[in-house]
Amino acid sequence: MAAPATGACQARFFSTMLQNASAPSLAIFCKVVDNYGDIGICWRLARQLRHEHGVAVTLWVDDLASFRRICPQVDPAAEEQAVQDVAVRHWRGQDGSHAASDIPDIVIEFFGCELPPGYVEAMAARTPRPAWINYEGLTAEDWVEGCHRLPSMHPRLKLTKHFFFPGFNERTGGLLCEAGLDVRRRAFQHDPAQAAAFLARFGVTAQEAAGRKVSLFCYPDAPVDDLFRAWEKDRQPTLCLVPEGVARGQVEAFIDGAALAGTSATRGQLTVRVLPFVPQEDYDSLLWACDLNFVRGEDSWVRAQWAGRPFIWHIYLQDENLHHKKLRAFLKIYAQDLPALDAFMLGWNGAQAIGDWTAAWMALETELPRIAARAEAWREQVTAHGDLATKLLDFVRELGQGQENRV
Ligand code: TRH
Repeated sequence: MAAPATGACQARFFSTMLQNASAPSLAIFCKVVDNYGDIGICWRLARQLRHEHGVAVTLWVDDLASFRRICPQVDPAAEEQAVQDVAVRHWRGQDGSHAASDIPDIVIEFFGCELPPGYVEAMAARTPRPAWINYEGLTAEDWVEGCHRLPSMHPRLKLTKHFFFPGFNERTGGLLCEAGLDVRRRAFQHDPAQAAAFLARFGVTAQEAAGRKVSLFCYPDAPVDDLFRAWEKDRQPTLCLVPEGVARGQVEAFIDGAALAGTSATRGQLTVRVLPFVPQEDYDSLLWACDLNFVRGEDSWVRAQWAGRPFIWHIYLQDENLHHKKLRAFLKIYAQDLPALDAFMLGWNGAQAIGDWTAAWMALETELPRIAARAEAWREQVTAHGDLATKLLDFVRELGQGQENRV
């Protein structure tokens, strides 16, 4: 994008860019620390900014193989490629220099992943300078509200980075939620044929689909064996759908064989069926099709909230049990009047002992209708504050206006 000269004129250019016709350009830098959540969130954000807001997005990712797992169109060998109209570039490390003309209007650093020094130099050399956003992790803790949108000056260069925190209320950046998502979700859930057709793709029989359906996505330390035993002895049948690679040890012990996609086994009232790891768009359908979802990390946790169905969250492990603090902060705002859910989630995450998993499951099962009502009400409550992509662009627009006021 061509940039005008200097001073007030630059700032005016920056603020009008977002208000008017010309779509801004934006880069997201994503370092895959672990698993699929880092790229899962960045990819979701990239697509929404491109498709709903017309932003020209470049997504820099250091691990294309992980990206391919959630988006099979990705070529893991390509240095540059266009995927669903998003420019994807293989981020090969911190070395190298960049030209100011390569820098877009907005630069997003995901989870403080540290931009290449040469890129930051080019950002400082660009006229006007880009908006620099540090996209932070989701937590329900109160301190986030005080840190959301805070600036941090570069120690040497004339650049300011701003912190942007996702969150559950209007004092935060909100959550990623695509336009029209809930209309699609409702249409799917109101038409049992859609769920049946979706599940049939993975070999789920009509008889299996008639009982309770549960999706299971968790970290290896979840007490899956205990839960399987409780479901085996339950009064009603449960179909547990597990993506390949998840809870591998426990699933293989249950199936008594390799946990490959397509395999299944039944013991007592429980059938465990292994699914392929589906593309990200299909994962929503899986959550919508199930009566109860076990999710983990950040992105699947948020998607479970949009599914309007009861969910159990397995939080990403952090040092010094920091994750238990985060879990409790969420339960405080989500499960205050739902004691069985509160106890079950604490137990699932090892934050509280559960002596008898069958009793814990039975208590949860009894509470499920109230949890389902909560899930729907929560979705309404959180989405009323607006979606993250819109809030992010609004914030960048405000930054542009602030810049204009200062010159
Ligand atoms: O995979 P996760 O555990 O990811 C992360 C990372 O570990 C990250 O480092 C950490 O910061 C974060 O958790 C908190 O869980 P998450 O966040 O739920 O991401 C999973 C992604 O994979 C999500 O976008 C949904 C997607 N997915 C599919 O596309 N297909 C599937 O079959 C499944 C099960 C998930």
